[in-house]
Amino acid sequence: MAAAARRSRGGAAAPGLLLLLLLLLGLCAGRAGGRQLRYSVREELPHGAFVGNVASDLGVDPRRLAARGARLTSGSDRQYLELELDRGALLVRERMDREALCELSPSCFLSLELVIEQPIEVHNVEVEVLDINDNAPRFPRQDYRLDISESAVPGARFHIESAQDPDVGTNSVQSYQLSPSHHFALDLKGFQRGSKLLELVLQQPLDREQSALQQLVLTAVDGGDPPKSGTAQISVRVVDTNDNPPAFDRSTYTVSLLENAPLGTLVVKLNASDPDEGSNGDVIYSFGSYTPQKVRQLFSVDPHSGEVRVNGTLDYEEASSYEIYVQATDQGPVSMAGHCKVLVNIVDANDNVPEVVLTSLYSPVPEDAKAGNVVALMSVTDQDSGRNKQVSLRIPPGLPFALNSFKNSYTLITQGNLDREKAASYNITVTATDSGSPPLSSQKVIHVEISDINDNPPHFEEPAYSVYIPENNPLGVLLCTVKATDPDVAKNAYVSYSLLDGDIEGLPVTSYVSIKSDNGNIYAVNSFDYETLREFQVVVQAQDAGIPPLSSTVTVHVYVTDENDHAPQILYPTSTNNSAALEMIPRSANAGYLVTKVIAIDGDSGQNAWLFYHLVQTSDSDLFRVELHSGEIRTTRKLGEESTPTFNLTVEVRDNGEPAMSSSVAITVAVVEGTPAAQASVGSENGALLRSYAE
Ligand SMILES: *[C@@H]1O[C@H](CO)[C@@H](O)[C@H](O)[C@H]1NC(C)=O
Ligand SMILES: *[C@@H]1O[C@H](CO)[C@@H](O)[C@H](O)[C@H]1NC(C)=O
Ligand SMILES: *[C@@H]1O[C@H](CO)[C@@H](O)[C@H](O)[C@H]1NC(C)=O
Ligand SMILES: *[C@@H]1O[C@H](CO)[C@@H](O)[C@H](O)[C@H]1NC(C)=O
Ligand SMILES: CC(=O)N[C@H]1CO[C@H](CO)[C@@H](O)[C@@H]1O
Repeated sequence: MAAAARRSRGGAAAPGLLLLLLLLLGLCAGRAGGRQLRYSVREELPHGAFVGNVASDLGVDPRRLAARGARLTSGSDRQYLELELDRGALLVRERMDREALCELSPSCFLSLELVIEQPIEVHNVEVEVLDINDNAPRFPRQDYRLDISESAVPGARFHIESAQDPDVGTNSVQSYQLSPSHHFALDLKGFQRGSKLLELVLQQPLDREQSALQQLVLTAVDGGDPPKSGTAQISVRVVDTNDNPPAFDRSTYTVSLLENAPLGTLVVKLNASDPDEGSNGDVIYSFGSYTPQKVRQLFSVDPHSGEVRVNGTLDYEEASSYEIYVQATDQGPVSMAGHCKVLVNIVDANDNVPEVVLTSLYSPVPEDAKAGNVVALMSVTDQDSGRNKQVSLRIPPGLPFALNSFKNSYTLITQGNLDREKAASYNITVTATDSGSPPLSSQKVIHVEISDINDNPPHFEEPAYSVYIPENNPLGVLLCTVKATDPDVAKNAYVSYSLLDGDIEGLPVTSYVSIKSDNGNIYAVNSFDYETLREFQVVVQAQDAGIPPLSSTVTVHVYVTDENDHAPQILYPTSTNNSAALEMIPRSANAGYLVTKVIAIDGDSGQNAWLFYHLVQTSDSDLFRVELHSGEIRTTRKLGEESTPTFNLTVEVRDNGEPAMSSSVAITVAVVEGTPAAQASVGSENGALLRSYAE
């Protein structure tokens, strides 16, 4: 084993000086019997490993070593080496760790003294502990974390601590390797200059949105054989910068919406994504500046959910589509915005009722109008579109009208006969119904007047009139009123009355009655006498004022009724010059003797001619009585011898009229002394008279 001093690479001045001193001492001691022994041994050898043969190097008989009390001494407590006395060999006693013994110094020596007695000799033994690559490089920390903004530019440098390897020389860290990375490279120039820091250099820009975390593995390799290595994990967290605008899935969204969509109906849920982080990626939705004010009132955009909802009343008839510009803005310090357009097509709902517009109305319609006569022109409008705009019209059945249509125009025409007297006007309900689902309809009432045509003659209320007029009527008395009505109107219904010409008993009608033309009052022109004219007829005509006029007639029967206008006329007995009529009666006349018979007639008829006879005055109150109906005057008893020669009677004849009329006759009855023959002659005379009046 050649003992050779090695120069320490670290170049510690003090140990070198010490070594030189020891050498000088050794040489001196050698001269005085001490020798300098040098060995080298690899660290980490086990107990018993051979280091060198001291005996042979000193030229000492190993068998005597024990006897001479040879021993090793060292300054330290720990004995790493021992002397095997049998062979005189220096052996490893305890395993040595160079790095523990000498830490980082490049060379490591153990200094011992070998003491041999008889004679005493002291030899310096210097054992160099040789490094083996028993340590792997180690980074101070296993994991490193780097926060790098994604806006960092290529060339930016980031420091990493270098790895430590307690071994020395080539066994220490010789190189570094970085796991493959597009973005980072390792700059070892500093390391090669002896710096403890390594530098990561950014090669390409980072994009957090592509990869927010980059895992790098840094490996330190020593120069041992075999080499050892140590690794550190480098987590590169890419710190977001607001470098992405929010982006909508599409630039235009097309949505169909029913026009009567209720408030709050979701139109579309927009979704703008922003890959940035945190507030850089928080998206707020709002109307874009191109959005018209009207649209802003009708729709709402939820700033957070991006929901576009209906917030007003949509009317297809007002606008069939809307363009809503929506922007999405992120909340980065310098915010970015994305835009999209929502095209809302409004789908027509059947929300407008059809409307009937009356363009012309030809009213009134004459009642004699022929079928097909145009009464009204109408048009129909419906603000909806498509089927919702298809409208049909109808009128109720059973009317003398019909509808004709041409496109959107309708004519109302007559159909069948009109009769103003049955229906003077019509309220025709026109119903317009569209074809929507459900259909909507509206109604319009067309008021049609029917104008009059003189198609009705006046009509008398009675088929015939009978008038009963008492005779002796005053002139101009109202006999009766005839009335005719005319269902037409105005002049066509203006009725005037007149008498038709004719003769009554050879005289014109007008000398009997007159009529007031405007009210049908019929007056007597004459005073009628029942006894000369008991009845007659006149014909009254009623005529309207139409052109041409129509008329009708009625017969008025006039019956003259009897009045008690004649007093009874006494034909027998007659009294002249207020002197009483004279009648004879024989003194021998028995009771019941017919004195005379009063004969009277009456010019009236009927009851007015019924006559009643009364004895109203008599000088002998109970000798005579008058038969009520026949007028016969008879005695009630036999005359006495002592009776007066004459009797004064007054007989009244009264008719049955109301009031009754009467006449009276005074009769003087003279009593004669004679035979009943005279009585017989009187009786026959009376009988002749009675006969002549009965005829
Ligand atoms: C938006 O779209 C993205 C992908 O396009 C999806 O991951 C996300 O869940 C959507 N957000 C909403 C609120 O719908
Ligand atoms: C919705 O409309 C109402 C009334 O027009 C208005 O007060 C409200 O602000 C609107 N909402 C939005 C979100 O625009
Ligand atoms: C038509 O309507 C008017 C107004 O409502 C009414 O006065 C009239 O009597 C009606 N006519 C008919 C024939 O129903
Ligand atoms: C009736 O009386 C008048 C005078 O008063 C007289 O002149 C006349 O002759 C009388 N007649 C008879 C029939 O007596
Ligand atoms: C009985 C009686 O009174 N007789 C009288 C009837 O009337 C005449 C004439 O007036 C008288 O002279 C009688 O005396």
